[in-house]
Amino acid sequence: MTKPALLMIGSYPNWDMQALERDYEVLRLWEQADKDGFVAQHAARITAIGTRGDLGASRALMDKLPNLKIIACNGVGTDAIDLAAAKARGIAVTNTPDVLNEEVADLTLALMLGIARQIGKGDAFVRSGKWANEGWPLLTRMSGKRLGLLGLGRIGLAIAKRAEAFGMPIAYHTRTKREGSAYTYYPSLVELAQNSDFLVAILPGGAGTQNIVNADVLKALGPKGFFINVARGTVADEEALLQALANKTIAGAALDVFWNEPKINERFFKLENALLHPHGGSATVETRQAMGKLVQDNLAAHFAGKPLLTPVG
Ligand code: NAP
Ligand code: 8YV
Repeated sequence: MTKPALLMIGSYPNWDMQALERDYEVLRLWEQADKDGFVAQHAARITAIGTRGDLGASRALMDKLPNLKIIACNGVGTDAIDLAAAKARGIAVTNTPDVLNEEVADLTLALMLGIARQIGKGDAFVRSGKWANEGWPLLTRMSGKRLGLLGLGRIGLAIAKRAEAFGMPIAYHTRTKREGSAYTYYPSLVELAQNSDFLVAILPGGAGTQNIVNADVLKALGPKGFFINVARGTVADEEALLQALANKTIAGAALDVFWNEPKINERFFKLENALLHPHGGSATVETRQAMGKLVQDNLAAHFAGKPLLTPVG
């Protein structure tokens, strides 16, 4: 039987590529010099796209694929997929929710501790040999401090659970109050920031949340407050964040995500009060295997005419 043609926008780990090659004619877009020509050559046969959170799928690409039926995203964030274009065409979109919650939450706590206790700088300090002649400064405790969550969805809840073990009072801001939650709800993000020692962004990116962490929010967080971004770079006003760090109007920031990653603004490199991490909230073998399996299962369900496991919207 002819294998369905699956257009892959970017690479997946080898274990996924091997599994996908068994069931699909995998068309590797990222390896092509002439991408438009490649798409045009195979357009009529392509019914499925495999993409990643960072790569998404544009309306322009969808417009070139008249028989496209499904876009499977390896990642939970779908901000880089034009969901309106997909909906208008009746193209199904799937993502990988839940299987990465614990991993992203683990990294968030690591970043919170990392910026408060300056783990990265401590490592560099010991390696440089400076410890023999210089003292290490006293730093800021994390346990018992106030956590403010911008977003309290699947991952936000996993972060909150961990923060409870650190004795941290937890508050949050979302558009809709979470009924039944014991955490303190702030309808205003500025008020949440005013009442947080650690402000963690863990909400979707995209137009609706762009620059939601703006100069006012950072001012409200104040000179003793830390900002942690594990959501998307776009949720923070980058200029305001760079200035707040440079002027020390916030204590520091730990960032897993950036505007224009991986070619991020080099002004971050010089900031001693920033802890920088290369977008790796879900980046463990265990979790990436679970995410890849979910992508495969969604595609398999689609081609078997069964309900999708994790449809978006
Ligand atoms: P989720 O379950 O859909 O939760 C999203 C939360 O954000 C909800 O509490 C939602 O509440 C809130 N929210 C949405 N729009 C908002 C707005 N305009 N203002 C305030 N709150 C808003 O999503 P999730 O699975 O936890 O994932 C969250 C995001 O994390 C993803 O979309 C992705 O961008 C990011 N992520 C990053 C990594 C990484 O490697 N760093 C890994 C995985 C995911 P309301 O709807 O009530 O507003
Ligand atoms: C991935 C993520 O690294 O799930 C997400 O939204 O940001 C991460 O898990 C990203 O999607 C690339 O696949």
